Amino acid sequence: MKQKTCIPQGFPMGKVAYFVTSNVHKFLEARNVLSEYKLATAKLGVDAVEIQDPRLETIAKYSVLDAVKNCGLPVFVEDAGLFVEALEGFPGPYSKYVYNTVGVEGILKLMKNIANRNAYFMSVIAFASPDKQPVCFVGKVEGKLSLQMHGTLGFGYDPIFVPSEGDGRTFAEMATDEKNVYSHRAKALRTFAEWYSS
Ligand code: ITT
Repeated sequence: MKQKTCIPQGFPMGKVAYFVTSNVHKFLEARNVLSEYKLATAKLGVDAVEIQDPRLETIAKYSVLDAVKNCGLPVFVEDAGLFVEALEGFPGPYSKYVYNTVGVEGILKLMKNIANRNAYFMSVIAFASPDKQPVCFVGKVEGKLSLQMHGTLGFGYDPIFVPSEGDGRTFAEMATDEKNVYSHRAKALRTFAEWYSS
């Protein structure tokens, strides 16, 4: 009897991009964007050190080189942060530490009675392979911090970030494909995908 192949309908049949991340939300966002370019995304659970540095690009480059060293494959990593204007760009590259300590409530407390709610998310993707030095791709989304948390989707600071080009909802009130219309990560991923698939 002839064997049937088990490839799900709509599965992208092009190249595979290996994403080293511990964050399943980031992976789902990346898979959704890269499929627009017929790229399949594989999540790799490889160790990749995350240094502290004032520049996301430095953190991402260091991390991707460590990941390549540990798995010997061409891979990409992504480092992102929330930069709040009234806090001189804090938490920025320290977003993960701040999220894991004082959390979203901590940022809302710091922002109490502050009228300037301008903020942006920045994403830096770094790709490298055993014979290729890191190449970076950057994405940014401008927005405002809400006064309270809204929504339950997404992760991190999504419940307090309202993108300027949106309809007033926070990222946590948007499904993945809606967040990908505006997000810093989706913008960096699209630039990466153009380069990677060419
Ligand atoms: P990796 O394993 O890929 O490094 P991570 O969760 O550690 O995943 P980052 O270091 O890049 O990711 O992210 C820093 C923090 O910034 C993260 O913990 C979130 O709190 C926040 N953050 C980054 N991107 C975000 C987004 O799209 N929405 C909300 N918060 C975000």
